[in-house]
Amino acid sequence: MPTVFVLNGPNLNLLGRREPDIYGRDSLEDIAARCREAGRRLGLDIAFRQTNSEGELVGWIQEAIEAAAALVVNAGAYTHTSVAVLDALRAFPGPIVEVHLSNPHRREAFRARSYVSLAADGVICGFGATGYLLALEAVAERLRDRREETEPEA
Ligand code: CA2
Repeated sequence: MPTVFVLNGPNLNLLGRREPDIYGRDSLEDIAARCREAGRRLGLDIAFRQTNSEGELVGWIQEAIEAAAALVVNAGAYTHTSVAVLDALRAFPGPIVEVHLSNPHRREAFRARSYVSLAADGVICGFGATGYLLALEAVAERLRDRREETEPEA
């Protein structure tokens, strides 16, 4: 079963407690549970993690090069600032889906720029926790397509 790292950046541990009008009422643990359930349905092994540290996020992306088939990333505010996260993502050979709970394009101008987008295959934003499930659907399809390309026909 392919492993998918679902990586979450700074302050996303606060979800459900503050700013529900922007980020919804689900806690990060609720979202993790929904991702694991989707993983069971889609045949994906989900490793769901959150960190407030840029270095740890970069380390997990590097770890994924050996340990994961695909990445789903909500880099939080590092989305808009981190060349280090971008460089690490560029070293990852599999599919990358960028997720945001809110729609950054409707918010402050500085949120419209995303370094993560420069490495991502696709972006899902504005659909709250559902965005993570849509990202996993997209990843499952990409991985199926790749398997069909490389496996010899029966
Ligand atoms: O919409 C998203 O998912 C974001 O990645 C969330 C980041 C923000 O910096 C990005 O522009 C868009 C912020 C996550 C902070 O989450 C909080 C949740 C509750 C209370 C305070 C912060």
